[in-house]
Amino acid sequence: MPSHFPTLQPLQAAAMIRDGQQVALSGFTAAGTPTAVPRALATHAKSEHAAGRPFRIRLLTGASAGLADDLLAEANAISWRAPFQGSRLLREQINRGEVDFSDLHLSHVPQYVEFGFAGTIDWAIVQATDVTPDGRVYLTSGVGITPTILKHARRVIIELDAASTPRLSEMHDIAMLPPPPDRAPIAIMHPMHRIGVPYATVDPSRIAGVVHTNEPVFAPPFEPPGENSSRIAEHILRFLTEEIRSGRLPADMLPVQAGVGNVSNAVISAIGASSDLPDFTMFTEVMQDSQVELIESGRIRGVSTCAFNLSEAAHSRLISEIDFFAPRIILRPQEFSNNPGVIRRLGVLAINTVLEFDIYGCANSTHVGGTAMMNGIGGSGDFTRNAYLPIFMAPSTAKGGAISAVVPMVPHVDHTEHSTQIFVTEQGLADVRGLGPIQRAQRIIDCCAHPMYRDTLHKYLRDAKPGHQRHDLARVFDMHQNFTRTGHMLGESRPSGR
Ligand code: 0RQ
Repeated sequence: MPSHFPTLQPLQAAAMIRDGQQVALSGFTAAGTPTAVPRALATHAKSEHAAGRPFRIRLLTGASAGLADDLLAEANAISWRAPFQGSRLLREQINRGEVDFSDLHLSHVPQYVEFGFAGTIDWAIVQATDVTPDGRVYLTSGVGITPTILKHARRVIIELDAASTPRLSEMHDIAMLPPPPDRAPIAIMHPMHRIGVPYATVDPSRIAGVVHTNEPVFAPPFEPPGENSSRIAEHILRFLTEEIRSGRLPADMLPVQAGVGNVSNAVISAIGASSDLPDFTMFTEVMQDSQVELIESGRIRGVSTCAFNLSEAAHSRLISEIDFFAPRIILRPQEFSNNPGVIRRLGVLAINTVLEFDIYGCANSTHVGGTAMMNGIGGSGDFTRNAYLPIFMAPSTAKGGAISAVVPMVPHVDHTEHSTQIFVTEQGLADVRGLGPIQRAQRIIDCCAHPMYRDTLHKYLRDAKPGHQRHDLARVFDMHQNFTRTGHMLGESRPSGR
């Protein structure tokens, strides 16, 4: 497509970026993230390193950045990263202390940029389907922080992606918040309310050029639900059905948010398949395959999201029937898709996955063993803290049973006991609303812990120092230390054969 702005080859664009500069990318997960310039930037970094020159950038995005994180990490080109990542290699660099990582609530990131909390944005690299001479930028399948970086970056490179249909703009609802204290209430009274326009804007004089790409990006196909996911989904279904029956949830339910991954996909499929639950809406941050099917069948009435995370098959389905899907999907910036005030107003049911939770209800989403960063808190804090009903799920064990998801105390806290209410594993569901700490602990152990770990957890609770919460600070991390020492949280008393 001819453009008003100079056309750049990816390597020309990459060569404009200097060592030490801060680069912000459009997108949210792989969706909407530029491809060619980050790839060229990795190549450029490698050739700078080969010539004996330093080259590392600060990298800021909406959430994770798909292939861009992998390629730039592989080129040792990242010095600082925020706010979320999902790359194995980058994770290793973060955990070796080679890359600084700032783990942020995703709804906070636009404000961080707006007020310079993270410093100057030297470059924004933005994937779009079109940019007009007066600076309207039509985005692709992930919005993230794009409107904000387009406003604040000193220079902008636009990747015009021919693989993304311009009709995606029919789903975009782009807005920005004015600075505090003059923020009016956000007029999203229903997940499908629109408050903005279908494009972001940029001062055209800051566009350094456009790069043409044609690179479809899809999520890997989702796996059919495993036994654990199916059982977790069954417990959640039973719980929601009972909540409606008892009047604690409205008969037409409340908007649902679900995290990313196979378990979340399975849970949404199961809610959709249940004849006991009504048709529903979603107010979420990432839309997955199950939601495409359920919009099509009429079970989901509409989805407000920040991005897609769709397999090729689901994506093709959506695009081939875009007349049907476009009015039923809204793609928003993360300041709105994850907005705490709107989540609280709408009464969202937040369903997310954690690594582990403790007997009193604190949850760890991010730090394996308390020290090693996994991905980041993502949107789980935005949603959990403000949800009508926050639901956390996890398989009751990891690593073939050697790790229990239920522990006496989590070694890193992302969500405190004040924010959490419902925990689910394949073993069962613990509803801890209205319970004091000791009852909470008993319920979490009995309903969620794997039977192999229940005696150990009950014994800890019995033997711990009495108080409002019972704890034994000398022994509270015995299970984690057993794992480090012996490879199993039960240590020498592990069941034989494990
Ligand atoms: O490792 O594959 O090497 O065996 O952690 O665990 O069970 O496959 O679960 O992929 O759903 O990820 C919390 C990380 C779960 C994710 C987390 C090991 C386990 C496996 C992955 P292996 P599973 P998932 C929306 C909301 C925070 C952000 C969020 C996450 C690997 O859901 O990042 O919620 N959440 N965002 O074996 C040591 C434990 C473990 C453990 C599991 N207790 N100790 N290792 N594992 N439990 C999305 C966005 O915000 C964009």
